[in-house]
Amino acid sequence: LMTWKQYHRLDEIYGFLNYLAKTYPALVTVQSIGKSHQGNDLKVLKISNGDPKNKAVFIDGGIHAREWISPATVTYFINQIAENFDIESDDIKNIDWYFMPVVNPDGYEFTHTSDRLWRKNRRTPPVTGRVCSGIDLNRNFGYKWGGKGSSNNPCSEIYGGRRAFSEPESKALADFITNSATNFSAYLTYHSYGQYLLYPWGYENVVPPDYQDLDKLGKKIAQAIQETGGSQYKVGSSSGLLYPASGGSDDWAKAQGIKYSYTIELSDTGRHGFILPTSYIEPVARESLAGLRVLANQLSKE
Ligand code: 0X9
Ligand code: ZN
Repeated sequence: LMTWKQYHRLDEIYGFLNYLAKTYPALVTVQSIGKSHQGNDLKVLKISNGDPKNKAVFIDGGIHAREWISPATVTYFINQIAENFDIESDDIKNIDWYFMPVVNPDGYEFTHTSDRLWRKNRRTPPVTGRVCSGIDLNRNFGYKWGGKGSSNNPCSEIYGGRRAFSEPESKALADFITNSATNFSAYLTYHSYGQYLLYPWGYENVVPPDYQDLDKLGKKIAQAIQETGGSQYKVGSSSGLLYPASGGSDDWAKAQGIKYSYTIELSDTGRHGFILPTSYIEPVARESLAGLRVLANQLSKE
């Protein structure tokens, strides 16, 4: 049974997605957009009232295996919007929501069974005798792939792979966004930790022409988060606020023309880091949902 008092295994998360699709067939649909390296489904859940005037938003989590608060937060959004759709605001109702809560299912399971701090996917080395597994999916996307802040060493935590989109997980996500007839207005990717709202570019310390729009909305989102749960988020460009890192999903989405592309680094600021206690799940997810409502409100005005 799904709760937000614990972190869940992949089969529980996928069971929850399937349950919602079965319970609300007119509102919720689940599809597998591909398979991971180890053969796990890559599932996307859509929530839509079917209005053709709707804007579309893509939200993912779990690109990095050890960042457990991310799938927990994305599934919280799914639960709130699906279970309470009738009483939701028009801003929320007038969006086609696409959620991919676990982009890296193999890595996520590996953090439950073997190595709690695993980050990358579980790609096995190409040559027997080579020791290091895994590619950093957030260095494997095809915009400025292989540049600053990524490594060509397979043993590095930021190994980008041998080429852009070499990995089934990043490829499936990108193909889904590219090949769907939907024009997405926003792309949000949830990570941890640090409490940052980051916009492009990540590959280098430069900003896109419309960065002031992203900065302004980011600050409004951060304000709503703070007013709701008290957490303070810093807002700025990825490369400026954090460090340059190329091949990220956010840069790729922005380069596809998706205006509001953000990486959200959830709580905390480092006391617990990736090993965030379960008592944080509900407060973090709740304040994050307040931020998401600000985005929905912005899209309703565009
Ligand atoms: O380094 C990353 O991939 C992200 N931080 S994390 O601690 N979750 O690993 C930040 C990514 C920011 N976006 C880009 N650099 N494109
Ligand atoms: Zn991350």
